Amino acid sequence: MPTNINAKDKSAFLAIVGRPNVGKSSLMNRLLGQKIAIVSSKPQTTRTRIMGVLTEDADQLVFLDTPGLLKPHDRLDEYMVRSVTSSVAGVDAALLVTEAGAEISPADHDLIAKFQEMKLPAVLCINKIDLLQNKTRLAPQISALSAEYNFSAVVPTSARTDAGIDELKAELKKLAQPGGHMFPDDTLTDQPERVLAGEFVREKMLRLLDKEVPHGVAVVVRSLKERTDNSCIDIEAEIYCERNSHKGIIIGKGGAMLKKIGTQARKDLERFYDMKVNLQLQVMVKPNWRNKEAALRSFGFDTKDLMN
Ligand SMILES: Nc1nc2c(ncn2[C@@H]2O[C@H](COP(=O)(O)OP(=O)(O)OP(=O)(O)O)[C@@H](O)[C@H]2O)c(=O)[nH]1
Ligand SMILES: [Mg+2]
Repeated sequence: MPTNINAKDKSAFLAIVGRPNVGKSSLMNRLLGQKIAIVSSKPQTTRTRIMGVLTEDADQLVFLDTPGLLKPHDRLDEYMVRSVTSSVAGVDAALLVTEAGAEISPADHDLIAKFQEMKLPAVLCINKIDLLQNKTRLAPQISALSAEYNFSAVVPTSARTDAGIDELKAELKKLAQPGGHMFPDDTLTDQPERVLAGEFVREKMLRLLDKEVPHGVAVVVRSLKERTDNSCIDIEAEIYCERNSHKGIIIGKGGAMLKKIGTQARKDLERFYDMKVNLQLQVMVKPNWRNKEAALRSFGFDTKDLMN
């Protein structure tokens, strides 16, 4: 139900989809002008569908950032793929993100087939143009993708330098339909504060640790409380990993790595809250949690999605 019926108000639900690591979350953060989705150079950074809402005057764009589409290896991957499919099924339009200079991937083909089946309007975004040495490679890439689907617009961008972001926003606003706004105008995300705080911690592990370790990590924030004198927010989080050896790596020599993770995450959290944060981290082991339904559920993954 629209929350605000104003004749001029328009909105659109937009799923941001594409291969892992192409910059979907970075683009959403740029479009929103605020970091709500974590970003790292490792594929499969985003694990769940994350909603971000941008309201500018009459237009409200509701973005669903999704995990990069991949071949599932475990129950967590299956959950991630489902969250992409179900996001695409429920939106007004899609934003397909690809990397400048890259070939069309099987994941792009799968997504385009889905758009075709649903006759879903889609905008194509070719991201990371800052990395493209030879700009003449852009035109053939655009032609090849445009031959696959009738995109309503094609926008080259760089989430790093901000190039093309305003153009992209303008194209997406054209997809908004009259009928009011879907959320109150000050809504930013649907992520509960605890989830967001846990994600900031996970991001630092993705950035500071080697591939295998952070992919087996889940962060659960057990408590997040603002002190009554408004001086500080106290956050207690548990980091779950899959092996004792991983626990040792996360803690590091004399606790040095855990300290680094905590300090970097705290700085992000303080920026987000604009308040002092006291972050306490504890590391625990839960073997093979990525394949255990009960563990996935207790870590906040809605495994109902896996049943059907
Ligand atoms: N040079 C450059 N790097 C970018 C750009 N956009 C994103 N990146 C980097 O690409 C990496 C992946 O970015 P993410 O936003 O996490 O990508 P994603 O598509 O959300 O990845 P998954 O969540 O794993 O599917 C990060 O290291 C970003 O800093 C860009 O325009 N230019
Ligand atoms: Mg992402």
